[in-house]
Amino acid sequence: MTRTIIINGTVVSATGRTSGDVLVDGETVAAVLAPGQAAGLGITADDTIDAAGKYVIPGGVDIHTHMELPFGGTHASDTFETGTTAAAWGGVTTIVDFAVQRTGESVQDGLADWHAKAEGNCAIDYGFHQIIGGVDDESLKAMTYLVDHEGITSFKLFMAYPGVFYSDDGQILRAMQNAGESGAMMMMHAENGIAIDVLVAQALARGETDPMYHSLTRPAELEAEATHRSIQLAKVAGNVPLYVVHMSASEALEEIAAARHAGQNVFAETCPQYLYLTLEDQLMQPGFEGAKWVCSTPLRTKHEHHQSDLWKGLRMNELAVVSTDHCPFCMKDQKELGLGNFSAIPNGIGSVEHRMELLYQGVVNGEITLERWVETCCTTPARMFGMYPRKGEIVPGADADIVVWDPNSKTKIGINDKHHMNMDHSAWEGFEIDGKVDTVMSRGRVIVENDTYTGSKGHGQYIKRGLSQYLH
Ligand code: DUC
Ligand code: ZN
Ligand code: ZN
Repeated sequence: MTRTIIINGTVVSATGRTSGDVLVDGETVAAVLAPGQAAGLGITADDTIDAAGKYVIPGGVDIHTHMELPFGGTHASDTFETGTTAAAWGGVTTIVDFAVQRTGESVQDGLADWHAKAEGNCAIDYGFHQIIGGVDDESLKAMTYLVDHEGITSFKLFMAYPGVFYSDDGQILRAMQNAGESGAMMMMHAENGIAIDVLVAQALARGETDPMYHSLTRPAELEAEATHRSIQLAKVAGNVPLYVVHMSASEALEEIAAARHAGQNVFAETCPQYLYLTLEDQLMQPGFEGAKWVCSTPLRTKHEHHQSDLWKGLRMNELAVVSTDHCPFCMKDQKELGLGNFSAIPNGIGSVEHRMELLYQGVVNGEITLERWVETCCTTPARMFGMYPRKGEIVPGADADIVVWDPNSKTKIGINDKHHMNMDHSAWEGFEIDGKVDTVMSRGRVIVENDTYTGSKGHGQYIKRGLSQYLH
């Protein structure tokens, strides 16, 4: 077994930073030592990584990805191989992807499909949440089985996409009651899809077909309304833990803050696109360009204060996690399906490679601290979804998932710059980050160094997750 020591760096956790040397033995962290202590103790290593002037942080944990998701008549363009390799390039060492039960299909079949897509293909470790596309007696029973036997302890329901993934309020309540019994976390896509479909049909009837109408037909009020409704349903179900995904709007965030203030086990995440991109600057680009940024929830107007509220929410822990909702589609043959009809554009943005970079820019810009960066991108996602302390912190016994981060280098993002996702464009074209992924280690193996990928598909293992470790 290889022993590696990472010396001279600043080790950063969710709660502080310290000068220290990290000793890795095989696949796990053996010790975090005071500088020079290893020599004093006569500890030797096979390999040494010099992290002078750099931060040593836990590997990123992105708990919201959609590799190969079937959507809108096509599939998300990253496979588990391409998507997890791009994640590695971005300092991410664990993803949690969404296995899909499509309406009319059994949960177990949907899960088996996901295992078949991922097994032997991943560059980094991975777990699954389960999307429940049809709440009934059988799928409820399957939910309990997955918690008890499969290491799947979180379930996503959709209040949007009628006829595809949609659950009505009665189905949501039943699934929440079931989760209450097994201890699982309910995850919610909170948008009022029934009302949205009416607005979409009316817009199309008026000849409003451009990508920007995607956002205009999904108003913030309908995100806030669904967020409120899901919170009330979780309360009625017995204060069942609820995690609202991809929050984009101030009004929805207010609902989360109020519920948390009232002591409910309600949590939320946002994603980089909602912190940096807008209706006017991206979705309203001329012609069909805006299709690159069609995702749900949608990008919001810059003339309100959604972005500053989301950053504040991150500081206040109203937003506990930043994930990506990585769901990439190429323009050619995929986004193009919606030429002349915005509602046929596959929904999604690819970001799994860039979350650590984009959120580090928030540190540089003074929006969040270095520790909060680590907390929202590494530690809390691991705790929220039952993977801590194996993932999310550099402590003895944890998996040696470690990123050496160089604050003095820069990263230029773009299709001809840093871009490893399987897409023909970048939603982040032209972004320049004041910092850079230097070295990435996954379970003790260096998988990125010197601007070179040294990992391999099949290195990544399936993580059976426990129950959330983040409840009040
Ligand atoms: N939102 C997206 O943007 N893509 C996939 C599914 C979703 O909810
Ligand atoms: Zn969603
Ligand atoms: Zn999603």
